[in-house]
Amino acid sequence: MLHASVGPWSALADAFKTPPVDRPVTDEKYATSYNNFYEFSLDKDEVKKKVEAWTVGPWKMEVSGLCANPKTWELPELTKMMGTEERIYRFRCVEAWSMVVPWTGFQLSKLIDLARPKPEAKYVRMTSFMDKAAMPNITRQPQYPWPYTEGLTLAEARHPLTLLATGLYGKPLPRQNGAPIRLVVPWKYGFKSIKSIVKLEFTSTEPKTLWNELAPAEYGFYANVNPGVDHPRWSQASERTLDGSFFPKKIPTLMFNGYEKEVASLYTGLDLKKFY
Ligand SMILES: Nc1nc2c(c(=O)[nH]1)N[C@H]1C(S)=C(S)[C@@H](COP(=O)(O)O)O[C@H]1N2
Ligand SMILES: [Mo]
Repeated sequence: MLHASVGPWSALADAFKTPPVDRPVTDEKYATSYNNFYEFSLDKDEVKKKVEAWTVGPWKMEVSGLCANPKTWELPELTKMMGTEERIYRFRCVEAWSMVVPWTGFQLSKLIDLARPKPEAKYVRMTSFMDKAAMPNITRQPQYPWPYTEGLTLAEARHPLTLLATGLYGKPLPRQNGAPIRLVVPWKYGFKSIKSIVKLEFTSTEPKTLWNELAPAEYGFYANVNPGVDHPRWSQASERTLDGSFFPKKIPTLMFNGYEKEVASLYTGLDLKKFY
């Protein structure tokens, strides 16, 4: 079992074969009570309460689009087939707060290998569960292009750091964190890490995504963590750690959220001073 008081952090990450993290694991109570899950509420402190009315039933995840082996998976069958492992990742929200959390899950690359994308597949598009009765904010925000969708290039989706998570702190994923299965892309802003996924499709063109469609000047498709490119309304040079204090510790934001060595080769040729 993972515990926030275990250290040193680099050795811990090493044990899980993940790149070293340079700071302590966030206390579980903060990671599970300060959540962005807009289908439920815009208020991060309220999401945990609102999800109480949502019963996560038997889960199916459709894998379809441009692939040789489309299939709708029952979640237990899928996780059994994939196997799971623990990963400790830094996580950085576009709103300039961050945490370090231990996920349980499997590499998205494994599922992609199984689906066998066709040569013309260049992207993956993912869609969140949507239930207006259980998710009160969907009706309240009719201007949002629901359901929540996100996307990655196929190369990003195949990167070994890209995870489909089914657990957090050694337990099944809490509803507020995107039960029962969500994406985790640690070098991108948190909004790319789509929760409660019901569909994954291979596409030939860049998929539309909720945030990019709603505010393209603020939320890019790539959305790689970059301290040198500010959000139009705030600086991205530093971040507040989720530590429960009224004046949270501020730390410098790292290029690609500290995963530059691992992912920079995905972006050769891109001008990293620009907004994408
Ligand atoms: N379906 C869905 N996925 C989502 C969101 C959301 O509102 N709906 N919010 C995103 C944002 S902005 C962040 S920062 C992370 C938050 O994940 P956490 O609550 O586990 O910290 O989830 C992302 N995935
Ligand atoms: Mo976020």
